[in-house]
Amino acid sequence: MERILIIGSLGQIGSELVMALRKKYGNGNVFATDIKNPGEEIRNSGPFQILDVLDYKNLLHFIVRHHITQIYNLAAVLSGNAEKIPLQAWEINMKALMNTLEAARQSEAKKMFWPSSIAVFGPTTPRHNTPQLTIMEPNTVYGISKLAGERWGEYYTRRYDVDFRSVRYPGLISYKTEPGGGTTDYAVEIFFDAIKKGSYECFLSKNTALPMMFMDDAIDNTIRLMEADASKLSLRSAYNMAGISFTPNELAESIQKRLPEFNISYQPDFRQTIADSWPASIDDHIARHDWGLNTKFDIEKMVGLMLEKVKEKLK
Ligand code: NAD
Ligand code: AKB
Repeated sequence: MERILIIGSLGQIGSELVMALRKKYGNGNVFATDIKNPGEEIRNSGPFQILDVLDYKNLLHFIVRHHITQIYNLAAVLSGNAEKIPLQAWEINMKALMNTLEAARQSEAKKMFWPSSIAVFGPTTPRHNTPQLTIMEPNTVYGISKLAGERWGEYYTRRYDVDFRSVRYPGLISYKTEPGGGTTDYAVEIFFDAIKKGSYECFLSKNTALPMMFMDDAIDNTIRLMEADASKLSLRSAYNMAGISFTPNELAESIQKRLPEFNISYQPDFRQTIADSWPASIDDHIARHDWGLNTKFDIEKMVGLMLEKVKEKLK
């Protein structure tokens, strides 16, 4: 029986991943942890404990005491926030990963998931249909930490028998929990402002295309990768994962089909430079081939559901 630890479980991804894993593996077998206090849903549906991933001793102790078999480590400082505190962000992102890899090596919890990002690419990477293997010269502290993290994950798999699995998530779109300070956050904020104010001032420019994915697809595919037969995985760094690519203008037009009065204006800030260094679209055929990556949401389906759910949430 699997016993699963989720680190950083109260963020945009964790808050949904915990509930999906509890449904699948049983509430009592999915241990949610974070450095802040949970809301009712996570607290009332299964075990939760405050746990700082930077505290190695406590992390290892937790894993051994609860007979953990799998770890999902979601703790990180995202791209926008990381540019404000580069050295701390590097320290946190790398230490969070290295502590988890070491804990996996020194315990029975060999299987671990740690997300990488499209931020591993940089301004010299081919921007369209970006291949899995290509030029990678990220110029953000977040991207550098993700690229280094991928290399460490592969190293621990090869050298120490840790079963490291990862994907390069695109920007994730969801309504349950606010995004945590990234460059793709506009694609969530826009829905809340559309419903609340009827307008949105976007911090990226009109024609900045980025790869994005609806959270349900991200969660389904994350679990699919973790459940895949190890012998099928040709990559032990991180798999490209594409989703849907669109610009702020295309997203606004799709919202306007349902809310004709909605209007958008553009005031690009420091995150524009980050977005300009990332791919516009991604080639993910290796993930589709190796472990069956499969997405269900196109832009229209995603926009319809986001507007409905955000409306309900704001009521
Ligand atoms: P988030 O910022 O919403 O959540 C991160 C969680 O980690 C928070 O609940 C935070 O309290 C917790 N945390 C921070 N420091 C911690 C510590 N020292 N110990 C334990 N917990 C700590 O982030 P997210 O959007 O859920 O992203 C999760 C992971 O996925 C990150 O590695 C991120 O880089 C990656 N990712 C996210 C996206 C996206 O669009 N959301 C895209 C690509 C990659
Ligand atoms: C961010 O914008 O920092 C994240 C990511 C794509 O890694 N959403």
